[in-house]
Amino acid sequence: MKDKDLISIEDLLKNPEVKKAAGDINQELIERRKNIPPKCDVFTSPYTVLKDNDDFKFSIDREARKQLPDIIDKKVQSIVGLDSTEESFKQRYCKKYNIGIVFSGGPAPGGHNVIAGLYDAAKNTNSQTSLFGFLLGPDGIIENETIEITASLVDSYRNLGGFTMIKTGRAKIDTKEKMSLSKETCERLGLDALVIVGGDDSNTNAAFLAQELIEDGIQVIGVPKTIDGDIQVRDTEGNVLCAMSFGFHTAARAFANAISNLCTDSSSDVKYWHICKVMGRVASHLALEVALQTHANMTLIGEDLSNYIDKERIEKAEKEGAVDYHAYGMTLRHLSRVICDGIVRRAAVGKNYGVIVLPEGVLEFINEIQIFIIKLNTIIAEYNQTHDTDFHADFLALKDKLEYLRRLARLAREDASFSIWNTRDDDLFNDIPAFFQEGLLMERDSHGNFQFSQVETEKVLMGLVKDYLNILKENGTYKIGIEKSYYRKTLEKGGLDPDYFGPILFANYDDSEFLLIKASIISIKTLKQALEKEGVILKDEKIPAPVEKLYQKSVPKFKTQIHFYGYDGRGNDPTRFDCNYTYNLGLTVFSLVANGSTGQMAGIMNLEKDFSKWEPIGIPIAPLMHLEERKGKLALVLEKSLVDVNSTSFRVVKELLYILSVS
Ligand code: FBP
Repeated sequence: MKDKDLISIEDLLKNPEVKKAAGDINQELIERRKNIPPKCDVFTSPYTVLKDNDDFKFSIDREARKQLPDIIDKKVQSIVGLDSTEESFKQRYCKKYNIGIVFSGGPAPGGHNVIAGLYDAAKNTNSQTSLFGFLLGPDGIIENETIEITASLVDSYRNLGGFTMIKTGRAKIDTKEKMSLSKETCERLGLDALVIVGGDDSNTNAAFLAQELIEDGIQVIGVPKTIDGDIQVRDTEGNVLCAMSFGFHTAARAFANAISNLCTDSSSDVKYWHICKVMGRVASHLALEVALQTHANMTLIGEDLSNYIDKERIEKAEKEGAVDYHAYGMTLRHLSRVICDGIVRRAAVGKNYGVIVLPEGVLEFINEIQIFIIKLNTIIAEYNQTHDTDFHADFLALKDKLEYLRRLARLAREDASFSIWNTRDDDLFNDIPAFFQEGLLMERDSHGNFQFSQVETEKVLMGLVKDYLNILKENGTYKIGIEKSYYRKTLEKGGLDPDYFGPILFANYDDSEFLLIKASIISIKTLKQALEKEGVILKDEKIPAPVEKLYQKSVPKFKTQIHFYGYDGRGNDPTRFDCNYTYNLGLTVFSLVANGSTGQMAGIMNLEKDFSKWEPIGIPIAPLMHLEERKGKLALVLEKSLVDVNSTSFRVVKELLYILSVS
């Protein structure tokens, strides 16, 4: 085509078909935005009231009572719909509110619908009500950076993933100064209520803000968000108040879809082990759910590993009248061996490929790593406190950080009372690869949490797996099993008698469908020696071609592809479940605000049941708090919910779906 025949780019861009194809609005997006999720029954009434529910009990931490005196005795609040009410209630309920909302921590699908639910309920009650969105997370509160949330803004984000509308951040309002700046912002905006949409740490922060702002009449309401699924609330009797945080359902589905596709690819291509690290900073809920949905070949569950007890070592020590402390808890090396065992067993039945799911936080459950993390958290926190500076700014390069640790180890040698970092710690730490040392020393997040997503967990573990597989290959244990029918066909095609060669070549010729070359045959040289020894060939004769071909097929190459499922799934558009859940959480927030609640987290009971059984509630945050180590000190926080290895779901999945068993 000549240049003069080309349509000009201006005309091309005006073309409606081109506009449609290159535009960022598509039919699916239009449909998504239009969807208005159904409301729980109580929200179909024009008003709601709250009823304290005494059926649920909590065991209250003494420190929580001390630090959160005004909100510690709050009860679970059930929401009841009202079709008509007294004028005075109406006046109070339908007043003009100023409400501020913030997203805190990692994005989770459904956040926009929390805003949409809150916006719809608030504006339906009083169109004069203002909803402010704090920008870029809690920093937006500290710095008074807001936008007013309008109808068109809400409409353009309904049912869409991410936290794009007002963004998010990981700042924590954890100092007197930040607290007073936040208070100032709330007062300036004339806020009646502040809504914090976040994970365990952010809801902890919500409780402290609720306590701080109570005298100013500013209510604080939390919303349980995190793809990690580790905000699950039960009372002391095990009654479930919040089965899962929002975003978990979507992220698990997204990860499972992608990993399921990999399972298909892996069993078609039959040459790779796909190593899939799945987000979940500490808890392995996402990995467990992925195992359930994909039936990956192996899944590690961190919480299962920490229960590990090496019975053999314990018995041996007992016989010697000693205690072997290393027998409790899984070591990194042992874990790599358990993985190798799975790989070797699959290879033996001809499958030198597969999919392994690793939870991002798996290292948290490995004894030696956990000890390093706790020690280094304390060292960094103490350094920052003593020097009123930042450890990471003062020691930029890894070698400087290591030198500082070495100094501490020297100190420990001179002064026995100094025990945080001794020579043994230093020696063990120096055995770790540099990239992993760097990972363990990296900056903690603003809540003092170790940032697992930044550590190449899979690289650490798979490095050890590769090393050990090489050893197993050399000692003849790691081999690919050859299907008997294929063996027979290959030999017969080459004019050789399979039953003559079988017992010479294989360790299990008579009793298996998958034949394993004898452990002593680990190279062409040893194969030739075996054939010569049996008199099959003479010294200067060649190995028969079909035999050599079969041997080559039995030699495993361990090839991996590494994947990280995290940020991608976190950015997904919410599933129908999360759309409905979050929209109703937004409606719940408004009901709590309009009824004067504070220090409560919006929740919905019976999520596992049919939508008609969903019950919106307010869950008191303060009674859920307990003491935990943070930044080297004990701090009052909302307890993270880990995978319960005695739960029905875990036990069933472990039994049926190839969870790596360590017991
Ligand atoms: P939240 O607990 O704040 O919801 O974040 C969870 C998470 O998605 C983890 O799964 C992951 O470890 C972490 O965020 C990643 O954090 P970042 O976005 O700061 O890299």
